[in-house]
Amino acid sequence: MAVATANKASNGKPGPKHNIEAMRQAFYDRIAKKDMAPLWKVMKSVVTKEPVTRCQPHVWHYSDVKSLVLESGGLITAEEAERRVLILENPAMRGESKATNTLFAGIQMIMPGEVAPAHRHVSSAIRFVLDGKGAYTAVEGEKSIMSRGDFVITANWAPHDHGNTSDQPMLWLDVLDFPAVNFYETSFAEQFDEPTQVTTRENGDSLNLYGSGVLPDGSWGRNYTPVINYTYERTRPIVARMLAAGEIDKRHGARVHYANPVTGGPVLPTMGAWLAMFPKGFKGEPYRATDGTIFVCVEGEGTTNVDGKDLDWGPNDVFVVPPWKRYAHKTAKQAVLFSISDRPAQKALGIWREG
Ligand code: GTQ
Ligand code: FE2
Repeated sequence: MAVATANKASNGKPGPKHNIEAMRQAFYDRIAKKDMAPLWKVMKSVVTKEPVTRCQPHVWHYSDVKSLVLESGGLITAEEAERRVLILENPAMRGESKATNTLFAGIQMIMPGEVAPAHRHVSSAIRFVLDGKGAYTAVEGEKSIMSRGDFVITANWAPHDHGNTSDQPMLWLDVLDFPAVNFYETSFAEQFDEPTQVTTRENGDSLNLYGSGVLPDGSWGRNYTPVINYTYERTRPIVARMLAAGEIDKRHGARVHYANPVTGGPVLPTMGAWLAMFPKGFKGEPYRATDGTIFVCVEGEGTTNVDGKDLDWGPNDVFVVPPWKRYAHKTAKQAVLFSISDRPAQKALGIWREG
C-alpha cells in the first residue's frame, strides 16, 4: 500500500491531520462510487440519543374545518372522490398526508343520500364521529348507524362502505395507519364491483354480542376487536362514573382505553385509543411517551401545553402531540378528550417508552 505508507510518519502513526483528512475524504469518495458510506460520519444522527421528530404540535379548529369541508361538498361527490376527505397535514410535513410520522388524519363528510363505495385495504382505519346522526358505515357485512362521539373500527382488509340515509351531513375524523404501512411498503387495496356490501348481520350485532361482559362460544381468533362501533352512549357514562368516584389520573384524567373484549388488548394491532373526562379546572401534570398522539375534544374547553406551546381547544378541535414531547392538559370547563396513537405497534415491537 504505497499511498498509506507515504502518508505515515516515520514512527508508523498517521501523519499530520490535513493528510489524514485528505486520505479519508479520498476514501469516502472512492467508496461512494460503490454505494457505500462510513457509518462513523453519521452514527449520532442515525442512532440518536433521544427520539427525533419532524412532527410539530398543532391544532385544527373546527370553526375552520367544518366550513371548508362543507364547501368541498359542492365541488365533488363522495362517489367521485371515493372518499371525500380533507387531510389534516402536520405543518412540518406538508404534502406527505401525515398528522404524525406514522398516522394519517382527515375529516370525511357524507352528505344525505350519498354513498362512499365499498373497498378494502391493508391500512386499518378508525373513525371518530364529530357531527351528524344517522349515517352508517358497513364493515364486514354489518351496518353501524353512527352518532357523535362514536368510535368506529375498520380493521386491516375489512370491506367497508359508508352511506347517509339521514337528512343532515355527517362529518367524522378518520385516522389511518397508512404512513406506517407505507414505511414497510406493504400496502394493498381493492374496490368491489358493487358500491354497497350486502349485510349479513343485524345492525349493532358486534357490540351486542361482544360488548356486554359475555362472549359468544367459539373463537374469534383475529388480531383485532370484533366490535365495530364503541358508542359514545355506552362509553361516556363510564368515564363520568370514574370522574365522580375520583378515579382521576394526575396526567390523563378519568380515562379508559378502548379494549378488544376477547383479549383485553388494544382494538387494533397498529393503533390504540382512549377516552378521558376531566373536571373543570383540571391542571394536569406533564407526561411524555414515544407515541405521537392525535386528540379530539368531544366536550368542554381547555389548553394543552406541548413543549412550551399552548394549544387551545374546544368541541371538535383536533390537535397533535409529537412523540416524546412533554405535554400537560388544563381545562376551563369539564371536558372530554378522545385520543389515538400507534402505541400498540410500538409496544409489539418493544420500542415504546414513557416518562
Ligand atoms: O373511509 O375508507 O380518510 O379508505 C382515507 C382512506 C378514509 C375510508 C380515509 C380511506 C377512508
Ligand atoms: Fe377505506
